[in-house]
Amino acid sequence: MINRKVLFLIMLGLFWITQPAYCAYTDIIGHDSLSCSSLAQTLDRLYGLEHLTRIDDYDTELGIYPTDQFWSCITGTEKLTITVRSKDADFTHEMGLLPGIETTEFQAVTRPLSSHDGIYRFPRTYTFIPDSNLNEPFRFGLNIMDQPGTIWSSAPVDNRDGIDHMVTYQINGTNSYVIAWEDLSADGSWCDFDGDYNDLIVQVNGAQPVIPIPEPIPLILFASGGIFLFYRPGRRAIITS
Ligand SMILES: [Ca+2]
Ligand SMILES: [Ca+2]
Ligand SMILES: [Ca+2]
Repeated sequence: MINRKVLFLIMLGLFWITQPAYCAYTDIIGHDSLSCSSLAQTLDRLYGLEHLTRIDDYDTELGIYPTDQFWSCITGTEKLTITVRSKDADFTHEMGLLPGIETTEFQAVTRPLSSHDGIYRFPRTYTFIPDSNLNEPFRFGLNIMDQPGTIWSSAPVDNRDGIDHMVTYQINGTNSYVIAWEDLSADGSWCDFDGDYNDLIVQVNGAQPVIPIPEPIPLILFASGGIFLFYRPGRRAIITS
């Protein structure tokens, strides 16, 4: 006969185990110094932390919840804007897009950002006019111009060090997002990785996180058993959040 206390603990354990673990956040390393502010400090000064909601970085349920890895332009918007709000890094950055979900082609949206200014007194806004493929997914990218060939993607799988270089917050009650980049590599190839994610902070308008999902597979392929011959996991469509 199980006593009530043991039964309670078993029930508590089952409850904990069955809780959905569908989202995960990338760790941000805060640091304080006389010359640099942590990401939290900078966001608090710019927006007030109570006005921001973190967007998931990973979806452990695989394709159910939107994360900040893939984006699309919001239907009906004619342009995407990137407004540079803060820069706490010495490297020169260029932010832009990586069209689709797999290409390595980089389209710069900002001009090269070279100064280490902290919060910009006069935020600069850069505009990208999307083509007709408004609903096509894309990734954001950060070109580290001092390290030729290094373009970090919002999708960690693209990055040669395999880590997430971008965290995102939604400004509550709006379709605006605040994106914060980590510019240092975690593979030890240059400099020491610090994980402070305050190196470039921008506000994005006109785009939203989306979920890439496999394209529908024609029923005829199921019927013929041909799915195993023709299914290509790299081709995907999207749904919006
Ligand atoms: Ca992320
Ligand atoms: Ca950093
Ligand atoms: Ca930094």
